Amino acid sequence: MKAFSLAQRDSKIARILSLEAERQASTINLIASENHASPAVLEAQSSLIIDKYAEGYPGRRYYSGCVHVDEIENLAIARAKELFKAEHANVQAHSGSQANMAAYSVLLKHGDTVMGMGLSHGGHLTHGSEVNFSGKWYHFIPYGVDPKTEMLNYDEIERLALKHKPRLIVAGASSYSRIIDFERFRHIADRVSARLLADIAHIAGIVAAGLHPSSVSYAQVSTATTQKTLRGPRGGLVLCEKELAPAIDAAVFPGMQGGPAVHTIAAKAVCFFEAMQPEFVRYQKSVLENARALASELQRHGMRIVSGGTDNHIILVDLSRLGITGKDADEALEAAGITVNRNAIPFDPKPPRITSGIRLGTPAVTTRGFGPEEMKRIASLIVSVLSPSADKLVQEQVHREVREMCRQFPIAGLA
Ligand code: DSN
Repeated sequence: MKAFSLAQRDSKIARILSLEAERQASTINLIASENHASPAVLEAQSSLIIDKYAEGYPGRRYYSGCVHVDEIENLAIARAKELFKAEHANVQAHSGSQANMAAYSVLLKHGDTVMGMGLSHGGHLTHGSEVNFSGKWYHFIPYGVDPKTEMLNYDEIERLALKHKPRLIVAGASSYSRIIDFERFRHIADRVSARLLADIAHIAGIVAAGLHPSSVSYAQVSTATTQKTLRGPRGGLVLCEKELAPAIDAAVFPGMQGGPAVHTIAAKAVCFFEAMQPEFVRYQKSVLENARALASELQRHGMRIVSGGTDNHIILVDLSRLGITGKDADEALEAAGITVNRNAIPFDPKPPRITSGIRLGTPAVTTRGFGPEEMKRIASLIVSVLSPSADKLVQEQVHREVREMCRQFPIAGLA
């Protein structure tokens, strides 16, 4: 077969991809769930192993020719277990949502009662949202944050658990900036004979670096994604106790998925290896330091940060005082070269497409080398774009400065 480059074979897609590379290179990315995968992760992800079908598990495949796939998956599993000190790891889940779906299918029957953090308070779609399979198949009782502290109120969660007697409690969030006390969650679950599922999709990298308490010894099942703070490829991960391993594996394949994405498993293995290196711990410390710097500088400029600060990579900003919506803010910031996402704040009166807040995060900017000084600069750029007097001219000025900052800190995979 004649070898064509992408640009020769499909110039339209090649052009769009190069525009995307340029967009990433010249944009300050504060989307808390995004990151920049390393060149090694990208290389594994785009390797020839993409061609291989490998339904089954290592040593138990339904296809021949899986000798190298087996080696890769075994390495990925062993590394995930070592990294998170877990008894079992399933690395085939295509995404965090599918990891949660697999876990629910093992731990629950349709109609069972489950407690999860409400989406509007920082939970995830798969923690019982009515528009998601989780809310349609299971009877979710949402818990939220305390109206005063805007932090989890474990006494209230315990009260709800005693009242509703769930079969499962889901601990974890996609927009919560404080430490999650998995030990306390386990205590609550034990009191009502429920199982505990920890969804650590957002904080997996921070947990792996030992900078957030791990869920693994408390939750019977922990689920994660590999693309967020963990800085790997886009994919899911399930960690569980040994006794649940056969059921979890069977739930992922053949329960929900067919052939695994073996190129992604190779990239996950690389990501777990990278997460075991000392520089990964330094990286995560910088992610946290940058988040604290960004939050306090925004506060210094008069912005209200939900819960008063952050313990992780997330900063949730309440814009109500400024009289602008999350939608207006994310559009204005995008026009100035800063990407964030509109996000509900706890007890938000505005609908999810509008919202009263924006969620910021530091994993991607930290990967490209930004430090606390850049965070201070970014805070003042955000403040100027969101000020009531800001117009297109301000957006253009900020955009020029953003491009200059980005030029000084190229993304490794794009350099
Ligand atoms: N959509 C992801 C996030 O942005 O947090 C969670 O799946």
